[in-house]
Amino acid sequence: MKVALTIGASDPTSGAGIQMDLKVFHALNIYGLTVITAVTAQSTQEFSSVYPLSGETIMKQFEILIKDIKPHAAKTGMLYSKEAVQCVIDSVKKFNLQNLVIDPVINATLGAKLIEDDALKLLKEELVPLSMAITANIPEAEFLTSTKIEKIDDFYKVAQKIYQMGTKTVIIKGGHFDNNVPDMLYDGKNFYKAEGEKISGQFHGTGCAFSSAFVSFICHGYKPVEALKASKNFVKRSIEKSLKIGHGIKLLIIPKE
Ligand code: PXL
Repeated sequence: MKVALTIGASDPTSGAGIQMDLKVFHALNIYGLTVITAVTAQSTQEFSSVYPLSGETIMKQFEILIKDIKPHAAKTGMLYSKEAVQCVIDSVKKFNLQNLVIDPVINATLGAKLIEDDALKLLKEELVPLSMAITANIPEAEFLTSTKIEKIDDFYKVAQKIYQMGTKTVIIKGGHFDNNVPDMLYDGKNFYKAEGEKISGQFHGTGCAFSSAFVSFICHGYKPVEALKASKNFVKRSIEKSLKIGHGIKLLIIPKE
């Protein structure tokens, strides 16, 4: 069985974060491991607080786990602190972690800030060069590059800027744009587009679901472009099944394959 590791924070609604990642891994026949960086207190209605774990607590999880089980791929989600980012950098190097996918989680759907400024700086400078892919939505891509995406041409410019930070594959998800904007993949040579219909509404956890599906398909041997298409389709089906489980934002329902 293929094994993937998610490095991120706990979301009590299970609509995002490590809980969502585990559901996706399981649905796509991947055994999921977790290293927790922070605990959040949130519901579908409000984002209350973040409780970051210490660097020591994060590092110990890596050390004990990876000595035993070596994942085929790993992803990062909400890292929050500079200490957490440093632990991921150290672990990727020390344990030679392969196929690292970065979901550059910056803001929650409900608006809260999910990474501190010094942590984001370190992520850009030292973690991105260790990654095989970055999966950014439009606000994240804009934030990472300090460049506005207003027309399709800007996608190309921003993708190239992110590529120059040292990753191998840049994915910019079109969902936050107007209607029917494609997701874009850039691998340093070519641009690929994955078209899709925009489904209107606000959903919690689409970024987490997308990046963990992408990691799963990479584990199954898909090439990045194929993994992008398959992940997009998987998230679309999860959105179509989404439900108002709480009193606030809708939660994705992960389909059983
Ligand atoms: O969707 C990004 C995300 C990741 N991880 C956690 C979150 C969120 C968004 O709310 O809460 C723990």
